[in-house]
Amino acid sequence: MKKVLSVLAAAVLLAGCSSSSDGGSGDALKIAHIPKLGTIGYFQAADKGVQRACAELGAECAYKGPTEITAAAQVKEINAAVQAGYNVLIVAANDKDALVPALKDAMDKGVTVVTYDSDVAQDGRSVFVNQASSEGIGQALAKSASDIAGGAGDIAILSTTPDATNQNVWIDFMKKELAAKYPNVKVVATAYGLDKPEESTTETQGLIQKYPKIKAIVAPTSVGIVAAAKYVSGSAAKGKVAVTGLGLPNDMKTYIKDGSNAQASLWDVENFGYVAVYVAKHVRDGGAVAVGDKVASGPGDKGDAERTVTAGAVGNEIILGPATVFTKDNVDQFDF
Ligand code: RAM
Repeated sequence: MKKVLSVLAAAVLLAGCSSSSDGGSGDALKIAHIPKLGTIGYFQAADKGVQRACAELGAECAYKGPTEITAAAQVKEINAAVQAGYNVLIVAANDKDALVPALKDAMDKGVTVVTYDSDVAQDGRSVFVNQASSEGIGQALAKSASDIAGGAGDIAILSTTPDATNQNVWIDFMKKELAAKYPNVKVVATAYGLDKPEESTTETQGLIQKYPKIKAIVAPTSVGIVAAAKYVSGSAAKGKVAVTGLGLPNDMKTYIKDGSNAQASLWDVENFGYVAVYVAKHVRDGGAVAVGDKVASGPGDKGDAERTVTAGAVGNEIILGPATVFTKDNVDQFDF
């Protein structure tokens, strides 16, 4: 009897262990995190959260960063990950449509696909984990641009790649908001720095040379904003051209404080990666992700314990939470 009990206890223990790392289909979670480009600090910060969630879940997780910021490079990573037996893909997309055939193939093979940060068309994934409301980000960019331009004048945009889903959605919302609320602020150009420091610096220099009257550069990219702020801070444009957009506090501290008139905001990137893993697990476990459904997060979530699926610009999405605006007064409180 004693032996039967201990065998039973062992079985219960084992079941408990495996349920912590199981996907709904009974196989252990094996997650490939595929960012836009491996070398971007923002995605490396997000991967810390991915790893934290994976450690909690006992899941195997790998960072599969492409070496080029293209859809083609991501398709290679997607196919290789499926081939290598990853059963969950968490993807920040370089293109809304170009990844969809590869992602559909993956889903046909039983792989769970969740996008985060930058979406693909709805039929290429189960759900998108969005950093904040896309409309809200666009509106905040417009307000910040108008504020630093003094309410009127020419401004330019420094984006990443021309096909990035997230930047394109934000820029559209920003332009709508400018037209509606700040009609005296005019976007005269949009340049693309490809989320690479050198290209972003060259594009900033080009914008200032070509449009010497611009009062502000809006860079909704963590790489572009720091390149633009650094360039402006070391050039004759300092004090004349202001920089705003989305950036990591550690990157932007200097320029927020040095009189360059730089502004930046961002969400908790580490927690973003953490949440993406729990959303993927929810889907893998068979959880519903239609508009209105609730998705529980993990015990280590630094934001909400549960989020509700909403209708986003591209399709069904789950929002991480609000962004923080970094100022001279609060930027030192953040370390990422
Ligand atoms: C870059 C990427 C990413 C974006 C951030 C703000 O790191 O383009 O997609 O969300 O900037």
